[in-house]
Amino acid sequence: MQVPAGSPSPRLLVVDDEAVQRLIVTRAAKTLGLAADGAATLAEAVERVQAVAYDVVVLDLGLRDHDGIELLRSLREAGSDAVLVFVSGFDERVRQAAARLAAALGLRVAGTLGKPLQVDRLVALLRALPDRVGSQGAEETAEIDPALLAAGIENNEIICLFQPKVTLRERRLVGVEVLSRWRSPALGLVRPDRFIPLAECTGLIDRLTYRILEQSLRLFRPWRQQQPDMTLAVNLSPISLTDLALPERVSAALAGSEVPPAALVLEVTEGAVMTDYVAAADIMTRLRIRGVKLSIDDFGTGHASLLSLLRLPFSELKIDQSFVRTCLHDPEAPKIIRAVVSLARELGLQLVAEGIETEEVAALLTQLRCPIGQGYLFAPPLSHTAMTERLRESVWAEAVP
Ligand code: G
Ligand code: G
Ligand code: MN
Repeated sequence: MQVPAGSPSPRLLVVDDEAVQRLIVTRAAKTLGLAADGAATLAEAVERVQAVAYDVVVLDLGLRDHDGIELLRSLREAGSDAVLVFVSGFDERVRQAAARLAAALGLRVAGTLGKPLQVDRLVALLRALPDRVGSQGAEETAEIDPALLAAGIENNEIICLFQPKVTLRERRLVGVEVLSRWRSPALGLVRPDRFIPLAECTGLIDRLTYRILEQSLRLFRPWRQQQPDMTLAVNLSPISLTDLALPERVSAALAGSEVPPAALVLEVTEGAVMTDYVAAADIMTRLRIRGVKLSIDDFGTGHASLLSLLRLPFSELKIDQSFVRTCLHDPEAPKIIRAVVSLARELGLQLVAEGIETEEVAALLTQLRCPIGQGYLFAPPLSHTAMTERLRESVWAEAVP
């Protein structure tokens, strides 16, 4: 069934006490155009189903504090018509029993999955749902065959674009951020919003990230001869922050590139850190010991507690575009930016404002003492050739006096 134009996205709730499982299900849901929430405990899940009319609930039957079955009663009491997907490490008979119980309570069950979760099976289940669910956005993303992406990665179809980071006062180039694109012979130019989540839920993300890292380091190296202090920033998937082998792999890429570790910045979002705090802290600390810099991307949009975030060994903080874009009209935005500026200064963090499109915004940010900016005002993401040419420019988008 198709979602009528303009109707809200179908919503999915994943109830699982393992953060990594929640993350995987959430990302898989997004590739199908479902808005997804997560709950780690039964209490949290009950609260959510009372507040939101979910279309799909993916339920781990073995929650640490309770068995997931108790949620079925809450769903019924809330008058929910959500379709259920059970996930469990128990054997098939337990899952079947749970499915029968749900049916007896008048709830619909789409199917059951074992653990570890096979994401392709989950996606197949969600896609086959009878109702409103999982159709929106399907033609946008879901039809990309993971095998096509896997081949694209091997055939070097993923390309790196570079967007400059510039000092707001002098308009001097201090670094570039890599933003990848997939140049697919079959699909044309594919944006990362489409292929990164797909790579994440099909196990291709490590390979992809490593390829992007290697390629961008190779392209970046000659630029450092012209601009010895410039940095290269690469985005990391939240999934990568659960991969304990990441620090070694990053070091290996650096060793083969002749780029010093201090010239590399890895950008991670707040959410990535909160997925598995202990693993993230472990990986990030080891990266810092190796000399690599770390940046908090999209700062202000995640759900991380400020305290736990700021205890991690970050070197840079990027104010999210949403604050930057509204700073001329929303009276709160400059106050928030000013607070972030002083926070960054106190903690000795580099500060970058993203999404600067106009001179007015750049002027306000300068006045608020934000040192570095990134955005269309200076340059959109540029090809390697275009960036090489513009490297000769000493001043980017000269400030209006
Ligand atoms: O440039 P753009 O609109 O296409 O990027 C969209 C989103 O994709 C941004 O949130 C950006 O952080 C993310 N992104 C771009 N390139 C990469 C990449 O190489 N790896 C990861 N993990 N994310 C990327
Ligand atoms: O999430 P992350 O900050 O890594 O990704 C940056 C995203 O913002 C990319 O999609 C990039 O193409 C986009 N972007 C960069 N500069 C601007 C800008 O000035 N305006 C807008 N709207 N988007 C921008
Ligand atoms: Mn980024």
